[in-house]
Amino acid sequence: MITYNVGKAKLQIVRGDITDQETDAIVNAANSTLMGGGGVDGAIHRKGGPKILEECKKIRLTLYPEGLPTGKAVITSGGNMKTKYVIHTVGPIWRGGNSGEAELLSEAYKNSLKLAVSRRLKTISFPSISTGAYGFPIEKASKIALESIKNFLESEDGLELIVCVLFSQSDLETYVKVAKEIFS
Ligand code: AR6
Repeated sequence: MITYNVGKAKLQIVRGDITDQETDAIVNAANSTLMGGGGVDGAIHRKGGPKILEECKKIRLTLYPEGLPTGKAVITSGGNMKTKYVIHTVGPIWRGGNSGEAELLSEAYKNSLKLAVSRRLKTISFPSISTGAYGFPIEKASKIALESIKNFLESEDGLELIVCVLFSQSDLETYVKVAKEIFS
């Protein structure tokens, strides 16, 4: 684990499973249907239980009948997990890098953080959005993730702890290397 002070908050980079995190919110790398899937999304719905899907269905019926657009974020409870809330966001599918992927990935982080602050949450965990099924190269994605978090924390108060949770050792090592370039 590695910790940096950023603005008034702490940023931690850890290896682990997002569904085990005890932060106020965990972020789901969802798809625009909000109806579940594989990877992080599958793990969250399996461990959190059916309540989360029920809340997602309500969101689809009310706020987003056409689906949650890429880069936007919504919130549900955490169901049976230790976290109180799940913030569902949709990262971009990697199409080679010239289709606005970087901007959209940054929006996914920023809008998740904004939503957390608007709900007065203090602590939040992120997986590495878009770098699994959606194919975003990990080194590029980690730079966007860490820079988006840094820019947000330097301009907005309210959050105390942000945890980047990496599933594999090699993703963890990439994040640690990129964080050294950005933060020191
Ligand atoms: N905890 C932390 N990280 C995880 C976990 C976990 N339990 N499981 C996987 N990862 P992905 P995406 C890592 O595919 O690329 C879904 O089907 C994984 O190794 O979950 O944004 C959705 O429904 C990878 O590094 O998300 C969408 O259709 C990272 O989390 C689509 O996949 C993200 O992988 C979204 O694709």
